[in-house]
Amino acid sequence: MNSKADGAALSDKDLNRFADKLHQAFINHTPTGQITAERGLTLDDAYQVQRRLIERRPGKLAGRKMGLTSRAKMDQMGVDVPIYGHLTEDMRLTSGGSIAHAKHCHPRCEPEIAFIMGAALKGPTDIAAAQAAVKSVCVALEVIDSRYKDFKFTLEDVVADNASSSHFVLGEQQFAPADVDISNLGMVLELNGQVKETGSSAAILDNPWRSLVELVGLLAPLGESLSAGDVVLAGAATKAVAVSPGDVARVIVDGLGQAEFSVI
Ligand code: OOG
Ligand code: MG
Repeated sequence: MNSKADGAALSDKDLNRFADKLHQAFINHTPTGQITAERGLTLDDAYQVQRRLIERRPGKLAGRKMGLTSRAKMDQMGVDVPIYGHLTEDMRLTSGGSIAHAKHCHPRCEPEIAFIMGAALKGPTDIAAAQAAVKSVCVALEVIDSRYKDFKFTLEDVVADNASSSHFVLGEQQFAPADVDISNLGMVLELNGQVKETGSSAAILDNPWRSLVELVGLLAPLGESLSAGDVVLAGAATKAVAVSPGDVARVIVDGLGQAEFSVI
């Protein structure tokens, strides 16, 4: 992938126009048409739109998320390239907290594993260096909410839309990397006490640590890296599940505990 920061082919005006279009869809909770239906854009353009979209959001940067890192997610969305998005503080939800369905387009949730950085991390790197830079590992739930109609998009569209990011919930139990082997843990996604999806953390690029390594590799050509305190979501291990008002969603990961949120 060519991810030069200045590799965008679209004009400044168009990049801003598409960021505005996605921001309006977010503010009004009203899905919009795909950018690629209007005009072609490169992956570089798409990441440029994503950065401009984040500048329009309230809340300072909380970290990054990886997406489409498992076969289950790639098959569900029809896109088979891992991507990343930005997490901001206004997306953070305490475990047990709630989201308002009416303030979303068509929210879904997915079971994840998160890393909290203890030190800076710059790509290219390897798993050992990534583990040394992480302070703690925990379970996570991600709420995704595509700003596109019918939750349908191309690779470039979903990158521009900040990888469908909406909210993230971290488990309260935090583990030092040396104390847990997260390479193959059973993961369950429940809705109202009923099992909806089951999987393994191994579904996330064979090992969630690879997702963190991949992320900093993608950020490096842009001169970006992770800082101490940043949260990183490794990507969903299973398909995402739609949530409705009244639902309680819970993720349970073997040995790591659980996290949940409700929908009002
Ligand atoms: C894109 C975001 C994917 C994941 O964990 O795979 C993602 C989407 O499915 O809308 O967050
Ligand atoms: Mg996700």
